[in-house]
Amino acid sequence: MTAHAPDLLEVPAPGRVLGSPALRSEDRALLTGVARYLDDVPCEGALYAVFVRSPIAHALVRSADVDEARAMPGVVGVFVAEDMGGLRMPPVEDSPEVFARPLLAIGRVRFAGEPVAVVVAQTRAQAMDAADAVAVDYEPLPPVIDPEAALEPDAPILFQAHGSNLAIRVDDVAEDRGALEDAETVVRARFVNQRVAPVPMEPNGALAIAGATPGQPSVTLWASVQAPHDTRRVVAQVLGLDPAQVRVRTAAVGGGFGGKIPTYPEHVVIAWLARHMGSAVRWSETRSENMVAMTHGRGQVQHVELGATRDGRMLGLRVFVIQDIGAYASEAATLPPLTGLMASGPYRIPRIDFHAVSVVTTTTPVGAYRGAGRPEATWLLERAVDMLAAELGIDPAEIRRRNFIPREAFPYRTPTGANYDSGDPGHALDIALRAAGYTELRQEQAARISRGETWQLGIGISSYVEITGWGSEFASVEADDQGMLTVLTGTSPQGQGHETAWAQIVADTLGVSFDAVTVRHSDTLLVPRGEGTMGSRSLQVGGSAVFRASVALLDKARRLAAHLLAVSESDVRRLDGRLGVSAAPGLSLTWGELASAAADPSSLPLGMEAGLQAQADFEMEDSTYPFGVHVAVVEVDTETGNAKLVRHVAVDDCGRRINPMLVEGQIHGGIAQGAAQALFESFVYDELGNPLTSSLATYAMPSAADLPAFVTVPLATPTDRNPLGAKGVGEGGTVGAGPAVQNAVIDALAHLGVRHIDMPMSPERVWLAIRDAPQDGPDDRRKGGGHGAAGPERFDRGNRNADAERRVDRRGVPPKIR
Ligand code: MCN
Repeated sequence: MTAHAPDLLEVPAPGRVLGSPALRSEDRALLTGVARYLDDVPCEGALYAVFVRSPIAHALVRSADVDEARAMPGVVGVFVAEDMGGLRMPPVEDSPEVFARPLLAIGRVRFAGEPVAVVVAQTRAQAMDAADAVAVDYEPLPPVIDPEAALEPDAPILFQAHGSNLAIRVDDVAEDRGALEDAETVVRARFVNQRVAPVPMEPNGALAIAGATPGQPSVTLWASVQAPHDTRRVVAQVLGLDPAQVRVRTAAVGGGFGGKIPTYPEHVVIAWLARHMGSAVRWSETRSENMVAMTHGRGQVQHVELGATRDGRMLGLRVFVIQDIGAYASEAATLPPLTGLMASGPYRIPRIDFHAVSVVTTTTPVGAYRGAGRPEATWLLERAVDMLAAELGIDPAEIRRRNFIPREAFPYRTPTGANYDSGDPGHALDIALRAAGYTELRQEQAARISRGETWQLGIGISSYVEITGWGSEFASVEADDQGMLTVLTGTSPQGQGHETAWAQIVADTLGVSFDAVTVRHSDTLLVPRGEGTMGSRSLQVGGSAVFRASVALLDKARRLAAHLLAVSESDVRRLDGRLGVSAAPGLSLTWGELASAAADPSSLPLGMEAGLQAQADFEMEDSTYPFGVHVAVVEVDTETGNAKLVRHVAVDDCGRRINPMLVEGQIHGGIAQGAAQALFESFVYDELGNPLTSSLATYAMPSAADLPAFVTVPLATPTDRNPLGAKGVGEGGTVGAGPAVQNAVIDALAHLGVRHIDMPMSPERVWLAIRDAPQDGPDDRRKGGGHGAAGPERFDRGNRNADAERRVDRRGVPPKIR
């Protein structure tokens, strides 16, 4: 920070825009239909591309007969892999090169939905008709859908050259084979964190325009992505171009949730087609294409062992994760390391042993999905903590309290290498329990049990810590002669509200009106660099860059004003939209006047560059760790298995809140996604690898009617890891909510002997869990009985995955992978 840094982090001035719930400047255009999504970007004469996709999960591609399609009306071209020189995507970091995905299938398809050919025609309808006429000769191979089955010695192998389906091992997060040796009691379980689809409102798509002008990019690619600069890098690399030859832009992006982080082979194909054909080419997915072609999320099988003293002090955790990465290695490679990193949660667990393998299966590739590896960590830990509480007859809130990292222990380094900045999980729990009315809820629950009511009450707690913010981000701020400020940012939002929040930061720092600030982003020609929007990083990294650039601009403007007004620089203050001397009302200049003067080199002080512009890159030295506690209340119909979320209280810390309304919106959306995975969503394949949930008629997306109004209680423990004092919030709601809802449903049925139910907790699964629960009398833990004496094997009973669990040896690792 410079000598003239404004008081951003000190006492808020009355009426300041930072920290206020300013309405989203994005919404007028979105709500009135003026905003353009990708398919609305006008481009006269553009051709339409439609992909021919494999209907089979695993097969050799013997041949593709495209003659009939080529002869159909309006068809301009039909292409298979060989026509494009057999191009492949760059291999994903940490994964063997053999897994690199071809743009179009080469000799073999590995999931239903994989593109095999592409048809280009004058209209979309013509291209769709011709795509149906492409005759591909497939020789079916046995599929493998289940990641554990994919590791069996006789499993069908997806990549012969690799020789096994085990793509990546993760052994370097935390190695402590004896983590449980001091434990007096150990709970063991196998959890399935099921595969889900991101379902953004706007599916994937691209529009590529080939440029013929010397000095201009040779292709402009409009794409619905979260990281345009990375898309530029990938497209340039695959097509053998200099990145400067590729311009990537986004229109309004209708949601991403992680599924739009990757650059897809389809994006590169569209860019290739535009260059090859010398014509603009567009592509946009149908919803059912999106359901099979966009990366899915989660997909973990988790073997968990949690050891403790008999009074509930956690001593050791052992985790073995089998990550299903689908047919090709993509962002899923990053998920198990993140699960490992966050496996300690908000607890002091002295010893942790974490290992994982990533496995290919004949299914849609898996990637990042809201939380990306961190909700998976919270889920496994929070389920295990509840099981431990049940085992020892300790209240779930109390057992958490006994193990929390105390406020004074922060910053805190976990055995998995996370360096928590600030936190106070005990305080978050107190607030959440009070807001939920925990004592009364437990009384109501006991009353319903004793009355033998059909609808039982369940209360689920989840305490979490998550990690946000990494890398660096670019920003610039420039004033024009009308006093308008333009911000360029390397972040690339999909609905998060950056235009609003970034304008608040600039307005506040410079003392100008919020409406005077315009934020521009998501165009690689306009913005020199950027890492995009994901991982709840944008505010703390991109927002901090905007702040730093604003401070630098203020400095420059102040120097210029002092020079022009012939006063000392230290006398120049920010005055409502002007800079000047507060004691002398006539002695001030507007931002427009300053920008005009800055354009004229003769008005500038010695050594000052022309133009009222400043830029900054902000780099995070270490991440921030938001935390929180969620309490979910459910009612479960014990006759039908129907579980309803009736109340949800969320206490989420994200440090300083730049715009509390945006934060609330993020938490609401996050809770909905977490609760939906717990109760409804699951991407399902049959045993042949046919997707069974590839439309919104079969994939159970919740509507507002399926969820209650949420209660959110703000909590702010600032961080010193960025100048805004902010942590991320885009995923915390999801991380906290899902495990709370799952714990709540199981809690409602604990007195019937139910120990665990995997997600989604559909009525059928819940009903089966009740039916299969041991009939040896109710769990009496809240009356002080407990069931510790029964030992960990109790978790086999009522756990529908008990068979698979028995395959795990006492070291927690399935024998075949050791
Ligand atoms: N914010 C704030 N104060 C804070 C933290 C954040 O005011 N202390 C505001 C920010 O200004 C920003 C919003 O909250 O407007 C989210 O900020 P941040 O936590 O930095 O997250 P990102 O902007 O990087 O968004 C990414 C995150 C992720 S990883 C997923 S997935 C997700 C999410 O955002 N996908 C979304 N929220 C989404 N919201 C919409 N509408 N659509 C998606 O696809």
